[in-house]
Amino acid sequence: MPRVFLSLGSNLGDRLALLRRAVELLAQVPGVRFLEASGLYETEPWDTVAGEIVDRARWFLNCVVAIETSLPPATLLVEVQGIEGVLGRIRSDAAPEAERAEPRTMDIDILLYGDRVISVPDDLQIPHLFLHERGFVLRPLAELAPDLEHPVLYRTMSELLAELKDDHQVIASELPRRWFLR
Ligand code: PH2
Ligand code: MG
Ligand code: MG
Repeated sequence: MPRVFLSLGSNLGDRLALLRRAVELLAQVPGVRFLEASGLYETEPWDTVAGEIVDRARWFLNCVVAIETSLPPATLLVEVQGIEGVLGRIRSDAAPEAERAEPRTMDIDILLYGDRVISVPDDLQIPHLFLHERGFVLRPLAELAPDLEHPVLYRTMSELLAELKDDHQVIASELPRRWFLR
């Protein structure tokens, strides 16, 4: 079964409780086996206006989760969108660009699906198009899988992290390392 990495983030509500619940729901999906989760990171929001100083109350709590799954990528996407829905994300199809920077209770993105490369514009892009540009994704991903090679860039996650130029702050959380599935 392919190993899949997901990025989870929340910047609204009880972020830790929401991330815990998201992992629980993921682990319960038929065809999904939970493997592990990274530690938690307090992260400055991306996609806000350049130079804008973002109140710490709007920061995200982010992590990366590794699963194995028998579900094909498109089915897995539907499942994670279902979990986002359960956890209260409001999807606005009308203005996807404007929506991006808005607070959300739960955002789950598929980062990597084994070594598959998938490109369905505006729908499913694997590897995630920005994973190598974002500290809030690369830090937790390199923590879980430092030697994993990016299937398009042919660099390991720890190499990509070492080369990363991202000024957004990513701070390892003081919350317990084993925060999930207790
Ligand atoms: N998700 C976004 C936009 N910006 N910034 C951080 N720090 N963390 C996120 O998870 C995040 C973001 C859209 O999915
Ligand atoms: Mg996202
Ligand atoms: Mg998303």
